[in-house]
Amino acid sequence: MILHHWDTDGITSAAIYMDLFGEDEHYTPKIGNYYLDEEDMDYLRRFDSIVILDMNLPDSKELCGNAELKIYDHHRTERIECAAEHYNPYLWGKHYPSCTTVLSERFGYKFNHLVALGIVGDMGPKAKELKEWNLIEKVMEEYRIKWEDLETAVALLDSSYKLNKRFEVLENVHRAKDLRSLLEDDTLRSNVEKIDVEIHRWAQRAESMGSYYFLKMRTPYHIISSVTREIAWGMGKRAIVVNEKEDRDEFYIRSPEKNFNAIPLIEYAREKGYRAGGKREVMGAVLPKGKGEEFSMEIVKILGW
Ligand SMILES: [Mn+2]
Repeated sequence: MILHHWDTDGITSAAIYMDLFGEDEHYTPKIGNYYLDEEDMDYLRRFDSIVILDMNLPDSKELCGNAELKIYDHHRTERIECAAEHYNPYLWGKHYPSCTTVLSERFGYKFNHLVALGIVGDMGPKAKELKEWNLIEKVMEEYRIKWEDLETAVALLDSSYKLNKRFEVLENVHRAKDLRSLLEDDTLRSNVEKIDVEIHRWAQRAESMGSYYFLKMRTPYHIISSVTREIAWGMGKRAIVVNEKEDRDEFYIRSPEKNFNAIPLIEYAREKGYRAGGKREVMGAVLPKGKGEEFSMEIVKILGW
């Protein structure tokens, strides 16, 4: 059983693992859950061998009771002691751009389009600054495609999780094998069109609060990060977005300013007991239902906006 992340890097990592060791059953946690819930646990307990790819799941140690556990990943993490193998270069102080590069190193897997897509998925245009860039260029030459085509392939593979189609994410592991047919896949293409419309529609509704723009939205799709980016980069505004989901509020903040630093905000959210993540230029948090606006006001106050 292969348990993998729902994004392009997770999808291509699963495809690589199956290329190495043969077809296998595979599964992702519910989209948006960076943990295993009771339903996931019940399902996974039937397997005596589980491989986790591209996900840091602290509660995965509970799987060791029933299964031999192997983990290949590149996220910030702590060692899972009970795992038969926990191969994550982060544990020895190295940062890898994708899980696909971790697999490539661990198993001597050839640098092909799957490895490249994993990197482009996680790093975006920053891929061009990596030491792997010349290998990515070789893949582009081999397929006679451009950088934009790699970005399109990533958008296609990511479109399924953005639309909350968990079953389709699993299908994409097989779609990813053939880059040519992936780029022409009608189902995924129409996903991308739908997502673009939805992102634009919401971003337009952001309201000026004077020194920043605020948007309260309600969508079942996983697009808050893209909507916030559209307001900050596309419209050039400081952006705070709250998405009211059925069981939680999602929060995102991004600013086009060079000296903006979201790190203290991430710490602030974590001190309050919320799950939060991000980097200097962006922060995302999952809040209890109904807390979105109150938390936004606290953040605005901290920033002096
Ligand atoms: Mn990854």
